[in-house]
Amino acid sequence: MTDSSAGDPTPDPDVATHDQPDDGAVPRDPPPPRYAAFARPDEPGPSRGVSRRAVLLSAVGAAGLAGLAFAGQSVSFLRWISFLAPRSGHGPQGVPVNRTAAAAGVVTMAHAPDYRLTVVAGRTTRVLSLDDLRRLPQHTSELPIACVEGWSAQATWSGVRVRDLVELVDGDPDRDVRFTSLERGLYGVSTLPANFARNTSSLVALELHGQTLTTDHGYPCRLITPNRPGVLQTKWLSRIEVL
Ligand SMILES: Nc1nc2c(c(=O)[nH]1)N[C@H]1C(S)=C(S)[C@@H](COP(=O)(O)O)O[C@H]1N2
Ligand SMILES: [Mo]
Repeated sequence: MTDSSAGDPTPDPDVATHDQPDDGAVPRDPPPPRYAAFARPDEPGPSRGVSRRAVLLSAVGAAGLAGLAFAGQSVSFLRWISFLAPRSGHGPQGVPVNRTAAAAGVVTMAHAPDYRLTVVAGRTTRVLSLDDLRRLPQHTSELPIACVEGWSAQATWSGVRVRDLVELVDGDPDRDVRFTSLERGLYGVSTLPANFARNTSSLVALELHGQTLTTDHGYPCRLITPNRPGVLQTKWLSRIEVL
């Protein structure tokens, strides 16, 4: 592979891509650097122009920092080890939590009696309460959450199929679907390519391991789909739009 730093829009092969063009209609703030590569997988941009040399240099830098940490005893040996260890298994319902509901500022909205999930395709809108969601056909998927921070946890999720919700509003199954959280800001939105939206395993999950989702795992409902990085498994959903 050749160096792609000079404005070459060739997608980075390390980043998941798909064949649906993005109309780019929704301007958004750039995501934080740690998740930048996942935010707009289908669009070349400044974050895509990272050369292999830059990656190599930052790896060398990180290795240097690690060496310094040891040499200077600036972190204790045990803390250093636990920093490197996968966090799998900790957190409510046996699944780690990346960002708590309190940190995201959504606790009150998530538990509000007037909570609704809005599902939109063109001019058709359905506004669903949590009970409405529970009355729709429920399905179960065994799917991992895989966070780029270095942990992965297998889990059993139950809820409503994404494709059933698309059908509920007469949405075109060949369109991408945008998921918006009660949480405003950087992690509060993700776009699911049409082929993932059609996948029967893709759920708007209401339950984890047979229990109502905890607030930290995305109550009242969250997206869970196969083969997507954790950062795109949006929690605390408020709106679903067939694009
Ligand atoms: N709204 C929202 N959804 C989110 C996040 C977030 O910060 N806000 N974090 C994401 C990341 S980075 C991961 S790895 C998963 C973790 O899900 P969990 O906390 O239920 O394990 O949620 C994703 N969904
Ligand atoms: Mo993550």
